[in-house]
Amino acid sequence: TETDTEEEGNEEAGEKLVIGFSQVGAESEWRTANTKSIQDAITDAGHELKFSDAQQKQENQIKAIRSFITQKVDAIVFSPVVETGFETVLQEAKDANIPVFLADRSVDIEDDSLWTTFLGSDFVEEGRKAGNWLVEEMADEEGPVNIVELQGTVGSAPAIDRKEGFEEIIGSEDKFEIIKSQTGDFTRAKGKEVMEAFLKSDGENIDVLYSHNDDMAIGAIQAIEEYGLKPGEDIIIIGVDAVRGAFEAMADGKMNVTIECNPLFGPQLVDLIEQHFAGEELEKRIAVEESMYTMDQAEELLPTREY
Ligand code: GYE
Repeated sequence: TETDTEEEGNEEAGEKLVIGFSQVGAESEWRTANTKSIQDAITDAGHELKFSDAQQKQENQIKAIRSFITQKVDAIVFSPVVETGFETVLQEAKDANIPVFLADRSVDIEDDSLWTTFLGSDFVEEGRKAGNWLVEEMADEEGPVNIVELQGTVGSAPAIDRKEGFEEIIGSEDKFEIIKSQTGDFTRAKGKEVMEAFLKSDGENIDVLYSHNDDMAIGAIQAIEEYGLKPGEDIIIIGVDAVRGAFEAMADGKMNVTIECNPLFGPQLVDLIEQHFAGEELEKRIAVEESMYTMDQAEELLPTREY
């Protein structure tokens, strides 16, 4: 009968998987878009999702992964808040024969048999793009160029790598100096608070803000305005992520550039999970494609931005 044929068709389309997803938190616009992209992709493909928000705390992620193992999920999607300290729990998943897909952030662990693949952006390259933009922007300046840096979450891959890539580039010219560098935990509120402290101690001396994400930059922009300076003019503002809020700030002339970090890789991730269960061998490292956008492009591109 027709029904039989349809059922067969469904079986051929692949098995329904139970997927546990341990997400970092809800600290930024980027994260909200990423969570939705992954959740939608999993459920749209007909799989069952078990979701856990770690609120930026490693111990919550370790608990979530243990609970996924106890519930015998088929696969675990894991976005590690920090790079280190997950060996034991990842070994437990491996012992239980549950494949782990690292999404967005990676770990700093030698034994790469503890995960199946890592799908995410190249954060060092993002830092380099930020550095290269600044070097060009300041080509005619004699210097010194005083930079303050808002770092992401301490110990997280994007904070470590975006700092490294940026320093690698600006380090080639003596006129650049990072005069202050502190974490703002990737949130607007913390970005504003730390920028207030930077302004209090260094005020008019600050030429550039390099922020590891747009949300902290947006918080900092508020602090700069309240201090009585013009963000985007008196202080050059560099962000990362390319979220809608950054395009709005750029369209208002308050932010100069944002380096894209694309969070909408849910469908690509689900493809990889399905490929794995179809018996395919996956590369250990798979990259997400991205670009960079400046103030003069903001108004035109704003309506096309999906996050
Ligand atoms: O840039 C930031 C978020 O891990 C790439 O985390 C992600 C970063 C993103 O909080 O906004």
